[in-house]
Amino acid sequence: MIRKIRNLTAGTLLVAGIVSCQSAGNQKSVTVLDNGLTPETEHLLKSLRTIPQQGFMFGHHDDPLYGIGWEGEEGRSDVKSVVGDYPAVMSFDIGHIELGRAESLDNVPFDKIRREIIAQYERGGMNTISWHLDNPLTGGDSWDVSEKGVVAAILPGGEQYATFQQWLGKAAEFFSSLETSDGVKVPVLFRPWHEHTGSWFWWGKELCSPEEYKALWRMTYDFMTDKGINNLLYAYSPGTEPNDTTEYLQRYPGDGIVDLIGFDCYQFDREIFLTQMKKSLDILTDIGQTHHKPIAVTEFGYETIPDPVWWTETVLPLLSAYPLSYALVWRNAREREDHYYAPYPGQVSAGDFVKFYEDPRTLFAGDLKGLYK
Ligand code: BMA
Repeated sequence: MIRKIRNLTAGTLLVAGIVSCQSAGNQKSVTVLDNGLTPETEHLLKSLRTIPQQGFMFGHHDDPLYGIGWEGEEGRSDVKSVVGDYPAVMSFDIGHIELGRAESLDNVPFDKIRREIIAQYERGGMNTISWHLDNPLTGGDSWDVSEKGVVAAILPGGEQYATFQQWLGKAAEFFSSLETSDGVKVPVLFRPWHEHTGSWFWWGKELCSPEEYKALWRMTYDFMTDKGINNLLYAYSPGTEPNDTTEYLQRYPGDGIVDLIGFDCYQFDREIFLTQMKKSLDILTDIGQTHHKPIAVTEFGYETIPDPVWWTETVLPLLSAYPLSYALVWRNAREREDHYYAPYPGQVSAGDFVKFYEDPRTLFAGDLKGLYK
């Protein structure tokens, strides 16, 4: 049995005892703390709080899966090709797991994603997972906003409730399958229902009420907990639309079911980017302190990084002024021209990215010690 005491304060979590549980998806007995988390997951949460004393972790989406001019080569990463080390944080997306597909929405086999998540854990790095899942009402994708009542339709009593429970079940199976050969469940920061303060996803602002959004989050959390998923932390990640702490918290599901707060923000115009980032970072810093939550820039970037000194003259001075756990850039698409956010060898900002890497305030995989114990 998993005890649901995560609604208690952070202080309570520190004195959590150890119980033994059967976890979903296998018959092995794994050690789980009173708060329902494995010790490694609980330790990751503590590490996310203390990391800012050293600097911030650099992250990259789909880093070891593909990059510019390559795909699926073991051990390869555009970031590593430029600086000699992997990102401290790797992000992956499980879109299409809900359909029972073997490949993600970005055409990567889930078996490969699983292997890379375990490899990142084993090198001491962190993993986070987003979910660009299909629209359970229309059959379209995440970006299909043609119908407004999708969230209402998957909540209890809704016409797609049963289907959606199955979709959650597919995600739960994947989380449960993230296990090392030693039987350790790999801790993951799950970042569902992101960028919901905009209206480009079917769970976006104009498509559901704050109450419906919170109920969706609660249902997701309870589903995973009831299935015995004990290796998940949760990241809350709106866009930059909120203008103050009240707006930021309008759809916030609650301290007991959120472990980290962040936001997503991309550069198009430099001045607008700096203004939006500072506004959102100020809000996060404030709420992070009052709600005792680690903070992160859960997605950011400048598509094709055309500015050769972007990393040291825009990113570093901006981010190092805040107590951030991590900041993560989006993917280097191999199938779409000009859709990349990390440098690769020869890219115009690659030299500057080496300086960014060498700065003691940025943390890459090799800089991490003891994220999990
Ligand atoms: C978007 C783009 C898409 C991709 C999606 C999920 O921002 O990169 O091409 O399918 O993320 O990874």
